[in-house]
Amino acid sequence: MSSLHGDREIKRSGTGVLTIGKEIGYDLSHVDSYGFEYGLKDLKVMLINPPVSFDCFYGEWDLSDVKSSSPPIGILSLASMIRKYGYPVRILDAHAEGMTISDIIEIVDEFKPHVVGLTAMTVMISASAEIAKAIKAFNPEITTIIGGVHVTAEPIETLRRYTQFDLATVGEGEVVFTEILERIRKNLPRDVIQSLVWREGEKINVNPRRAFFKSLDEFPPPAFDLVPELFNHYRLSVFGTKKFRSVGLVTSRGCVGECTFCDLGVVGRGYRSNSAKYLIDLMKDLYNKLGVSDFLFYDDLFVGSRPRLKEICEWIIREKLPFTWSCCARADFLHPDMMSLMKKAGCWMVEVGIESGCQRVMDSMRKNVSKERVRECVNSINEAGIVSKGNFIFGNPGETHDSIRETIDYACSLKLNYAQHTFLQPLPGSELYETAGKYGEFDPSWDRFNTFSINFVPTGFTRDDLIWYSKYFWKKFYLRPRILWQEIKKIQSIEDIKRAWLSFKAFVKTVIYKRKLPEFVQRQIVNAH
Ligand code: B12
Ligand code: SF4
Repeated sequence: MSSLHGDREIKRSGTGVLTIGKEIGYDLSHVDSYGFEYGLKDLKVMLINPPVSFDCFYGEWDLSDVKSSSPPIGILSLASMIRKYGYPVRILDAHAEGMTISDIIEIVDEFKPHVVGLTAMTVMISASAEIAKAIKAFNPEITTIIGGVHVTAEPIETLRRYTQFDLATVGEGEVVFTEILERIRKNLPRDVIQSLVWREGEKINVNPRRAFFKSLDEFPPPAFDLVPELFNHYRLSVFGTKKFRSVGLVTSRGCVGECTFCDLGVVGRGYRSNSAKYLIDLMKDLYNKLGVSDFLFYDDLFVGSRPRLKEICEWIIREKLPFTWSCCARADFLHPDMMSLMKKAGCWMVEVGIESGCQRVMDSMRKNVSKERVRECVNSINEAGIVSKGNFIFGNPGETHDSIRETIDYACSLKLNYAQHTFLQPLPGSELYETAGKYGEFDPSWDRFNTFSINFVPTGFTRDDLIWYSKYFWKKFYLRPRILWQEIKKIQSIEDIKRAWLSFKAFVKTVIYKRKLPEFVQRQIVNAH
């Protein structure tokens, strides 16, 4: 990758919503220039994160011991924005609170919102639709609005299937949602609102997309104070955090990568970020108010801007802030000379999206990174004393039995401390969603898009083959003396023992063979070793 902030020409086929900076453009104005009115409003708003069943999230795998949940950052950001303009807002994290539809309706009855906003990734859309249906049945006067990554990828089909959503928005919601509320309140026409999806009789209209808002610091930070007590209801992944009192943050939007399996529909290709000051203030605030000193940066490209990264690290070091954190990175954006600074600033783990150990497969998914670069990157993370974790995807288009074996061998050959894999899912909003059918069997049912289920089986494989390789991978990677010793050495506190126990149970459940090993796979593995 050559440019950090530049827009890139993305060649893609199909009819999905294109979100390249050049096409939609950047909005360089200030939030205040939109002229939204301040002051207490009489329009009440409820934002709901839908409850999604365990099976729906994790598919066939029993990951009950390590299941995680974190505050829904998207609607927390919306809540914060509209609260600034005086809208009474309530967040209902029905997922974290384990609520049923009738629990939700009870709270709707008590709060009496005029507008209910729901969010959804693809895997959650039917849950959000069920809630909207119950709300409309309870009180048809309430305006229901769906936003988030799923509807951004599939605006027309979503409103066609679910008539209980009155309106939808595509892309980022801070400005568009505030504009909708203002127009509802003033009884002004809504059809002019950019990024709005609306019905005109039978017809569904998708208005032109709003440009990407550039100065992210002008959006107030997510309203963490509006979700139920943070540490009673949420637990971040035991694998991604250092402490149980940990918070996940998104501090930049977009990625300049071109990976064909990735859905960048909401945030776009390109890169915008909060300043170091904004981030440090937010971390300090969470530390002072909630005692949070461990952070998991979910950003697609946390390390995307080298000057910002440097400033963040130097700030933490200068002020001796007692923070630990982890982040994700593309191998080509991690610079060896930054690693020791990151370590000094509390970075304890870096996850690298490696995806495959076969260069042909990496190239076909347009990862644009070489295996050699990945190796250098992992080495430099290790040399700095930071924990390294590699993420891989099995079952890619063009995958062969050889390429999966190459991936597993490659993962074991890297000096990674941890590795994990998911199965390829051609997500709505990604390029592969439109082309996957050419490369294998694809089941596009929305409820199955959780990356733990197998909804795409590449030509030359069966589902069982993929499951078999998965279990083989977990055993081969983790049951090695180096890794086992690393885990034993790590245990230094009661919290460590608890984490180790949870991880161990999840591991055992994952690798127990419930299925018969396909004969030809046995043959191939024996031949290979
Ligand atoms: C953080 C994150 C997570 C966190 C969730 C934290 C949380 N509770 O919010 C975790 C790690 C839990 C997670 C899990 C999953 N994730 Co995830 N995740 C992300 C990530 C990196 C950032 C999302 C984010 O917080 N962005 C910042 C906020 C501000 O943006 P936002 O949430 O999109 O919200 C904005 C708009 O969408 C809109 N909006 C949202 N809701 C609403 C509602 C209304 C009413 C309105 C008007 C607007 C609106 O306004 C918001 C503010 O601008 C995205 C990548 C990306 N580029 O989007 C993937 C992404 C959303 N995840 C994805 C997936 C597939 C998953 C999983 C299903 C699979 C997996 N990877 O395991 C799981 C979920 C199931 C499970 N097993 O837990 C895909 C979704 C694709 C799709 N079409 O569904 C994405 C897009 C990754 C990708 N690039 O392909 N994820
Ligand atoms: S998978 Fe990661 S590197 Fe690739 S485009 Fe998506 S966010 Fe960027």
